Amino acid sequence: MLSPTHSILRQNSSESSVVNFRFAGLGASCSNSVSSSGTSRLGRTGKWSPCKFRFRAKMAKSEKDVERITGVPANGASPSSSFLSFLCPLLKLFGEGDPSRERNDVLEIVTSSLSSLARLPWGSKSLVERPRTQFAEENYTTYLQLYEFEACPFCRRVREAMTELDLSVEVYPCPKGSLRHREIVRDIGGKEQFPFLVDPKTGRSLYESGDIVKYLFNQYGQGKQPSIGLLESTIFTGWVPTILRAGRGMSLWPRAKLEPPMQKLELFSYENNMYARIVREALCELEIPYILRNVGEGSTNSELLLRTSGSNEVPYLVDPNTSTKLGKHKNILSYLFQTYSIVN
Ligand SMILES: N[C@@H](CCC(=O)N[C@@H](CS)C(=O)NCC(=O)O)C(=O)O
Repeated sequence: MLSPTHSILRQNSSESSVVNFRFAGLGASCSNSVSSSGTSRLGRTGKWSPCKFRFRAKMAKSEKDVERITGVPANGASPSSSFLSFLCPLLKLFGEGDPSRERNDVLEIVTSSLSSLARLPWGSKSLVERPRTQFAEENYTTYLQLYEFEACPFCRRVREAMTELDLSVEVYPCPKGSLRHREIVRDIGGKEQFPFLVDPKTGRSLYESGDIVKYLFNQYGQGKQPSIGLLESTIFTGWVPTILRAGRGMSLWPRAKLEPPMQKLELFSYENNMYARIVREALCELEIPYILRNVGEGSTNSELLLRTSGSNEVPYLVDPNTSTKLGKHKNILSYLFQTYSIVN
């Protein structure tokens, strides 16, 4: 079953397919703010425009093609993924608790802060100078699309690079038990392996976090290289947030709504922010696609954040479906689970 906001049209070529992604019109305006105990409120109206585009992505038809196109063994087996298969059941056991219930906030913040410490300095700063994004809709036709899940250390490496490159991207969370996004990855790339990146600008689609990071820096790095140790560090400390957060952001919440929201939510965040991590975990567990606006230190997106929220605090969530805007991780968490869970 594919998300109603996507239609994938395959042509009969053996190698490539035209993938036509149609995003529901982002025509709503966001004028109301929801109270967010202590955060700044916003009275401004933000507008989104309808978005529709087309691109070519390589379609792997056989395991051989998968290997040739992605450079990854088609079975996806790697020492790291075997380790994950061992780790996943354990983490599932610890992380299975009801994510929608009131949480022990001290524990949440301590474990997320330690996770951030373990991943310092990656994913905190922008290394490039991007042209200023004045309006949310400015670069909407060219968003990169990242299929990932929050607990995956390889996906984390890619998201860290995206913060360093100050990129805004469409995130399609693919938790275990996914209802829709994993199927899209299988359709485009030929197998379920994460992270998976689609670049509509160039028509490229890639597996392998290392290759994706290198690709992103080549394409969008303005001559910069990934910060020292970013690639290598995944093997040493990349697992720490996954373990400390006990697999949060790994599996679909069984009471997540079956249908995705009509319009994409928008999250102002940066990868290594301890509060933003908790919100991304929830978006993943609910399999909600969203536009991730990275606002690392020195980001050109900070002006947009300031104009949207009235402050420079992250995380900040915009939901055009309900004309809601709010900050503070606790408020966002309870909003998301209340709005996007199935009511008994
Ligand atoms: N070498 C790959 C490893 C990717 C990998 O092992 N990803 C795991 C998640 S951490 C995966 O896709 N597992 C299959 C699944 O979740 O179904 C990379 O660096 O991207």
